[in-house]
Amino acid sequence: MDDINEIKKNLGTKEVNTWCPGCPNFLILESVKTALAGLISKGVYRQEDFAMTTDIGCSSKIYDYLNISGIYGLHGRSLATGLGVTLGNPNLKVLSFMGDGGCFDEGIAHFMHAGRYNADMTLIVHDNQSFSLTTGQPTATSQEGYISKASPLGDADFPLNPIKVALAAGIGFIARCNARDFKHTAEILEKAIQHKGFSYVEIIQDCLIFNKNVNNKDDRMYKIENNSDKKKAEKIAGEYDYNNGHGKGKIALGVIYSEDKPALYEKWEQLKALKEKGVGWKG
Ligand SMILES: Cc1ncc(C[n+]2csc(CCOP(=O)(O)OP(=O)(O)O)c2C)c(N)n1
Ligand code: SF4
Repeated sequence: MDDINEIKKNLGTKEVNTWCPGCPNFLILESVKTALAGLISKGVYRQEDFAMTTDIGCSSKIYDYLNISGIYGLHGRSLATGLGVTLGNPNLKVLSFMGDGGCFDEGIAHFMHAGRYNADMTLIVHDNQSFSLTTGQPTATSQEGYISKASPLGDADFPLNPIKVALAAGIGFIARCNARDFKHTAEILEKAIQHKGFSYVEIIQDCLIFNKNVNNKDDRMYKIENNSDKKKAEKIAGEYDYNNGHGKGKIALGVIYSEDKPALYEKWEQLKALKEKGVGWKG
């Protein structure tokens, strides 16, 4: 097997990077490359076994900087596109990238159903609590009172708690990470990718330009051991309400919940057959 640094190098591209200097999206990219290189070097996957789908957004620019096949899709639709890819070839390990706006506003319907389908894919949400690419409008996870060009009097709505939503929606692997702790994020991503079925990893990410009031929550964060107890997961999810302006709650990082249940390819005979043969519909 190739040297891990060599594999990582091959996972990069030569595209000019247009993220703001210092944006934590650079760290998320590093974590993703580290996780994939780790799995490739251990022989768990080959580079060509991965496929990615993205939305539109600062987060989704990762499409240009990560050397795996994929589809650069519509805002809010990365999960739907990813589901299509895995239906086309269940042997591909699909990584779907989204911002919080794409996932919890435009694309929330897809998130709600993902746990039920339980397709063998990983959703990675870069949660900066704002629609950053379009200059910082409030999203479903923005804190109450967030002042932006679109909410000059402050956002009147309370934030959605995506971890609680994921638990309610029956998602079988739910984790939360801090972009700045990129080694821990890479470890969690490795686990998520190896989980059989749908896995959701939320990465808390500062935006250096918009919604700066929610940045730097590190002193409230703590790491947990992998948890498979639903009641405990609900308690952990309730500790933090995403209303950062009010400064409430410790923020747990790690695998908040995991459960083994039949993946989509185990529920559909046709997909099971493709998986056993190691091929897509075209053979
Ligand atoms: C269906 C649709 N709605 C809205 C837009 C405009 N739009 C493109 S990117 C974007 C913001 C992206 O925000 P988010 O998903 O949170 O990602 P971030 O840029 O913060 O990483 C919006 C509103 C669009 N392209 N398509
Ligand atoms: S606007 Fe924010 S999220 Fe987008 S690249 Fe700049 S710092 Fe990163």
